[in-house]
Amino acid sequence: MAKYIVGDLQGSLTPLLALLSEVEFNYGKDELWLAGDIVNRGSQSLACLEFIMRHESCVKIVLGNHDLHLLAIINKVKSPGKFDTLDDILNHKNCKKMAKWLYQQPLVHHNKKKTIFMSHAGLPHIFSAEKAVELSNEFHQALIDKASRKSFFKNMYGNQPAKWDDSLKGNDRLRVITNYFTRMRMIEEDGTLELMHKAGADLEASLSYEAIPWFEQDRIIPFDGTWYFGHWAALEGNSGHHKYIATDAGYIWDGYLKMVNPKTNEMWLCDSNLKIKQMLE
Ligand SMILES: [Mn+2]
Repeated sequence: MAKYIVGDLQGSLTPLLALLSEVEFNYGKDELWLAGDIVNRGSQSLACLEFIMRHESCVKIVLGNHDLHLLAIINKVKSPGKFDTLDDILNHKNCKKMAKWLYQQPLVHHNKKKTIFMSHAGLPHIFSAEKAVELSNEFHQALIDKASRKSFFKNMYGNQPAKWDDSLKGNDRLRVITNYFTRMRMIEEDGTLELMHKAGADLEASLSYEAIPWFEQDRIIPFDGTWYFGHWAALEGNSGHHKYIATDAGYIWDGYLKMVNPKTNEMWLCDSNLKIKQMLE
C-alpha cells in the first residue's frame, strides 16, 4: 500500500490524473490524500468532486476555505463571487448529494499511527496535534447537524475573534477553528491570526507584522510527526521546514500540482502541459 498526498486541486482534475498514472496508482490498494480546496478557480470543479466521491474508499480529503465557500453558497447564505467557477456544481442535479458528502469531511486527517497529519492551512503553534484533532471533531459534529450547520454557514465569514480562547462558544468558536485550519498563514506569538497577509513567507514581507508564518513560530507544545498542508500557493510548495510540508505549488497560478509520497519523500510536480518532474522532497 502506498500513500500519496496532493496539494490544492482548485478544480483541476487533469493534472491529478496525470500524476496518479505516473505512479501507477492502485485504486484498490493505495491511498490518496488531498489537502483541501478541491474546488473553485479551475474549470473542472464538478469533475474533481465526482472523481473523489467515486473513489471515496481510497481518497481522504480535508476541507479548505474554497470547499466551505461552496457549501455556504449551497446553503444560500452567500452568492458566488466573480472569480468563482462553481456553476457546474451549483446547477447539477446531484448538488445536494455532493454537499452532503462534503459535510462529512474533516478539517484534520491523520494516519492510524498519528505520525502523518494533514489540514488545509496547517497546525497553529498554540495547539498540540491532539487538540487539533479534537477541534476538527468538534467542527465535524457541528457540520453534520442540520440546525447548527445552517447557523454556522450564516456566521462563517469574518476575521474575529482573531485569537483562540478555550472559553469561546457557538459560532465564534467554530469561526476561529475554521480560520485556523483553513485560512491561516501568518500568526502572532500569542496565537492571533493575521488574515490579511497573502504574500510569500520571506522575512521582508513579515517585518511589518507582529505575525510570522505559522510554521516558523516556536511551538508551545512539541509536535513529533509530519504535517502536510496546502492553501499557501506563494510558498511554491516549499516551507523550508522538514516537518511542515507545503503541498500547494500553485498549479492554478501557472505553477505545479504537487504530489508527495510521505514514506519515501519522493515528490512529483506536474505543470499545465502535464510535464512531470520527479525529485526528493
Ligand atoms: Mn485555501
